[in-house]
Amino acid sequence: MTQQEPTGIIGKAKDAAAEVVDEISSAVGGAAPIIPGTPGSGTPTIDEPTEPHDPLPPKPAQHGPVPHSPTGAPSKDGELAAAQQGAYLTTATGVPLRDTDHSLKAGPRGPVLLQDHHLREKMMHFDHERIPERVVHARGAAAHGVFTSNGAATTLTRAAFLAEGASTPVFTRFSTVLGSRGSADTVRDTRGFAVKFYTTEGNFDLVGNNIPVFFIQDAIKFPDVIHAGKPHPDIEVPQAQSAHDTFWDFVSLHTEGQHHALWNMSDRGIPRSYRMMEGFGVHTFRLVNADDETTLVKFHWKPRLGVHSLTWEEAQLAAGVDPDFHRRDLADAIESGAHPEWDLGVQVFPDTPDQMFEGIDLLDSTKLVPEELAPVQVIGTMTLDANPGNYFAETEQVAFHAGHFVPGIDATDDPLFQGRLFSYLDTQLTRLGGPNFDQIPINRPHAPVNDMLRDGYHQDAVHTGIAPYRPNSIDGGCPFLAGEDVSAFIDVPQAVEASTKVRAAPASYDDHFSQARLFYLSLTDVEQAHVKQSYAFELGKCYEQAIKERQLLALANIDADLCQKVADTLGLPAPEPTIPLTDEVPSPALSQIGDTWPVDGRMVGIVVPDGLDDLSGVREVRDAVFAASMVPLVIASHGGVLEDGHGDPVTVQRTWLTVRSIELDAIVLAGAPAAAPDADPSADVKAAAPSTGTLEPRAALLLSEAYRHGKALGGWGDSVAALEASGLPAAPAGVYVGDDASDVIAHLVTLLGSHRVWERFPA
Ligand code: HDE
Repeated sequence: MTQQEPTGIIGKAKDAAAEVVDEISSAVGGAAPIIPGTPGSGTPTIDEPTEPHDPLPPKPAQHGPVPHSPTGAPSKDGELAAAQQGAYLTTATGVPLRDTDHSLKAGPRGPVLLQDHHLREKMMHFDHERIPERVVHARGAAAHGVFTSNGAATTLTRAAFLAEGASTPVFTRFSTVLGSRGSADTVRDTRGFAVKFYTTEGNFDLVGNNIPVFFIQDAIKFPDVIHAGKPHPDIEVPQAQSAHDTFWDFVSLHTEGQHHALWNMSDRGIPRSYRMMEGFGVHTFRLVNADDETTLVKFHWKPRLGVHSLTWEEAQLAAGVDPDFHRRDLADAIESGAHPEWDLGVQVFPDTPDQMFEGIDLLDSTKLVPEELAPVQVIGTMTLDANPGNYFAETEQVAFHAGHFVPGIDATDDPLFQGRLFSYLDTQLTRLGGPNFDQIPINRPHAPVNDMLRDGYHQDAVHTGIAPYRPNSIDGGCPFLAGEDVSAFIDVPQAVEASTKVRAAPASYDDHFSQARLFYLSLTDVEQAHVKQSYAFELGKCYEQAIKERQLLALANIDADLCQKVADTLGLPAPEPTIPLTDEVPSPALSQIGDTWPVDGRMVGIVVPDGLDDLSGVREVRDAVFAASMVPLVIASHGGVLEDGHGDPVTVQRTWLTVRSIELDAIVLAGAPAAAPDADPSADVKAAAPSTGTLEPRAALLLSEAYRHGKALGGWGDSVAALEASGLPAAPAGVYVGDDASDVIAHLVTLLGSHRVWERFPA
């Protein structure tokens, strides 16, 4: 059976969408600016539709899990099978319904009858729509994609998905750690970076973070660090942040957390975008090749767009103005065709009995190995190219497990990792309601499953055979154990030193400060300034003086200047270090600044004053922004379209009421907008921004914020007047006023390549 071409309204909707794209394409010479954000795949009519039709297909940039049976067989059902069926409303058992607005009553004024199955079913289901959120990493966003291997790892591992040219579907979920499911995206926190590879040898999950080290060295302390970071248990505040007493109480007492805490206090704690984060497997893994030779590796994801962050002010503004900032950014980029890409790389270490490299304990997850000592070797590339079709079914129900390995990849004895091997299976039992979560469509392998696991809640498979046990003769001995001819998962035989059963850690785990110092000294002045500011903020939010003083003691063991600046802001004396400060060779690879990167998916605001009689420059900038793989957002005093009678109408995406600087990476002015009729501070507090002259006050706010945040600014026409009236200094860095649109946009693209205009930040 082949998948049928959609017919009826679905087919029509697809045709109509294609027509619209063609129309726009021809209007802009073949390159239609795709402004992401369309809510559905069809365009709604003003009147409520009355003609029955089949459900609409997903949007072009969306798809669901690739259809597979509960036991991994490619499903013959097309993508439409995953969606709703037919034109008419039905019960859960497919019985068509004629009314869903009135309960069954004894007369129009009631009472309601218990007999009403539709009412009871609708309510019963609604009452149980929520499942427990993840105890950590509850807030997240995900996308589908593909991983393509370049074959560089074939000497290290027999994993089939790392063979040259192998292409593997993936589902990747990014997350914050501490916040609840509805918390803001841009809080200061570590980010999860979990990738599920649906390989031909079963699923491999690389469940990492955007920070290469962790707070603790042993999994047994995970509940402690998370209890300390989560809101206080009495009144459940603060949400999704570490700026409170319990967190700093824990890490100042438990100083092995200082290295990770410092990363959180750096710009890494507030990424600009999920697309602009590195990912790290954190632990050391053991790879096994076809000759049974082993190597130790650390996994790294390197974003093609570079590693970039928000400023702290941007992060705070976004948490209020757009709490979905990162979620939206990822979905919008994919929808606009700017598919994010990461190279997967490994740092490779010999598998020596001591499992150390250059004096660094590879089993201690509070330590990283500088790239200058062990370069990251690229072994493949991941491209995320489709958004989920349903958040709950996919992003919420996806179940990652750090122990989902395939042949050729195995665990090491890192005690942090060993505890994870238990936790990720266990947590799904409550979260996903039973042991069959691997059968949920997003979790289904794309490899055949022939297990002897049976029954349980939510069993989707209809198992045949009568002997789910081994050995058996009654089912012909099936399933058989994999022979030599099949690449099976074999636990790598590993010598274990004769030892004593103890609750203890090796002496090398006692060094809690040298790598925190290494990281701090590897940052540029601007980045160090941000770190000082973050500590001052976070400790400033603590109530207990003793906790602030104890954390200052830890900072004294990292860097004297850092400790002094934070102490000054807190109004406390800077303590002396309690251990000798180590000599560290900075690792430039740990800094985020100093290179140039592609600008794909960046948002460029185009400010258009009212009454502009020639919009050709605006059209030119809009199309040039789109041609540079960025997203143009036209900002004007009112919604709808702008017309000058010469060319195609220019659609407005933001008004002064809806725009805020945080969603823009650069701003272009087609002139100086005068105050709009609704520039009333009592109706829109943004209009209270001080500006001089007749400039729209919200334009002044937009420009002054963007300037403060180091964003590229430009314009033509009388935009100089707008920039001056916004309080920008004379001859400001990274502001380009040119003769015409194309001149300006070329300069802005160059400026954006460095992410920010760093000269504007005091060092
Ligand atoms: Fe996790 N972690 N973790 N973690 N973790 C979970 O599993 C846990 C750790 C990470 O998008 C939970 O399915 C323990 C390190 C990510 O669905 C849970 C320890 C790293 C995600 C769990 C750690 C991570 C989780 C909660 C201490 C980076 C989100 C829900 C040993 C290498 C995955 C779930 C997603 C989620 C346990 C430490 C990354 C409770 C016990 C280190 C990205 O099982």
